[in-house]
Amino acid sequence: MSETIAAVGGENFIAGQWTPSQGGRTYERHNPWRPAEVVGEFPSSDAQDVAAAIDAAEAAWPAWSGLPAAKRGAFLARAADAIEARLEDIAHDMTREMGKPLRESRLEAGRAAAIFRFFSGEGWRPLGEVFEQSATGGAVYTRRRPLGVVGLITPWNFPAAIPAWKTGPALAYGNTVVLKLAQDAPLTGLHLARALEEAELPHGVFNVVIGRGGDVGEPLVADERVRAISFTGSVPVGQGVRELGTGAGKRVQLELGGHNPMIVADDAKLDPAVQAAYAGAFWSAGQKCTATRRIYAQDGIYEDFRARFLQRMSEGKVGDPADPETEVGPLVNESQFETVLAGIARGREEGGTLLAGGDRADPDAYLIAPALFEDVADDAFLSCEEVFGPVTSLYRFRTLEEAIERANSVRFGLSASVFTTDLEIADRCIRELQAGILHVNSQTAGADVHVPFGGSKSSGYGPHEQGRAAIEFYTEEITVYQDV
Ligand code: UN1
Repeated sequence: MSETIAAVGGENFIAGQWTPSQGGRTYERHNPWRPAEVVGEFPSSDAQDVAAAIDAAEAAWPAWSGLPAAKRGAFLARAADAIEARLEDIAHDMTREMGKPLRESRLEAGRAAAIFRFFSGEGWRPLGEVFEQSATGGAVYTRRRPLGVVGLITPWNFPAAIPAWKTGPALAYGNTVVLKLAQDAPLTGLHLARALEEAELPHGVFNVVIGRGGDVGEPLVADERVRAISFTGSVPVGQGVRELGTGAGKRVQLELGGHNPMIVADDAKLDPAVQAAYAGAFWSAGQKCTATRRIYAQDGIYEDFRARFLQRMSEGKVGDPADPETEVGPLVNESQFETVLAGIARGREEGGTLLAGGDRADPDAYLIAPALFEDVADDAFLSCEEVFGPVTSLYRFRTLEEAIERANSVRFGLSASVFTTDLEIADRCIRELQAGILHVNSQTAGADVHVPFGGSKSSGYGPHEQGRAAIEFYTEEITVYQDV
């Protein structure tokens, strides 16, 4: 039995029109806090809908790419205003459809607006560099050109920020977009479409299709009219996207998993380190690719850190994500919930000691009490593989060299953090930790909108996202020799 409380309808957004899927199929999305509650009904789209969206994006491209960049940026600035005007609605819908605690949903909705605002400014920034020809002294310069139609595939865990940080640069640099939203969180992404609609973006420049990866993602990646694919999600799906996309001769950018370490040195300020460890490991129920999965605490402070961390865990409010005080809400769906519980069970079977949490914390919700492990072997499952939930492990280390080596021992390299008051320790970590994003005295998660974001090793593929770095992926660079 399911009850419907103010369920809303969602449709695809194609050629400026809200349209049901051509096949007429739909699915219901349920609230992970109260799974009997239907959040809304959304299209289960297929290849026909993808083709229609690509047709629209292709038709819109010549006029859009021909507009001065500053005029394109003006649409993004208006869309940023529209997002800000509906910030509370977006935050509440995000919380209801995927369980992110409201305090974080609010921040994320604001981040989506900031991203559009940043990319609206790209219209005024340089699009190339000027040189002199070596033989004649005549002009030679580089120039960035848009690619054409780009396909964006986004996950449920940052349902506002990630669609915004792919769409913002794609549009600013003159591409047209087909965006596939995750089935577990379509409502939030549709707010972005409404904001762009309110900004009077020309029809077909931005299109949204909702549905399963196999039905929507695959035809999008395979279609030869799509010049580039930017994907954020799991490692196996990302690998499939890379094979299909590069095989079809297109650009591919992947943001995949992480297994992010935090090193706490003997000289660290412990209270901020404990706060950062808690936030990094457990906010958004650990459903961030930047979440803290391993905490290496040095011998001298190990016991003290552990005691303070356990204390902090006992204080954090776990429960209803719509309560603004809640720090840890439910997992996104039943299958993630089961997978995370299985990861916790495996951690124990392999000899890990569960110091706190790890059980179901509500009879209805997909809620797991934040889990802290100790004595997990370096080669155990929990130390190497991403368990996408509120689960982290504490390890003891003696020397910095050892901590860095163990921190680097996984195949991922997204983010890393070190807590220390010693500049030499910080400097060594900055040089040696294998991660695309390094934090000195802050948590492993978080991403400012105006700087590059992306991982090394198996965490990413292709140029980094966000900030000015996004121009690499969403444009091609040409060189112009110009003589009179
Ligand atoms: C953040 O840490 O605020 O999917 C952003 C993810 C990352 C984004 C993290 N691509 O979790």
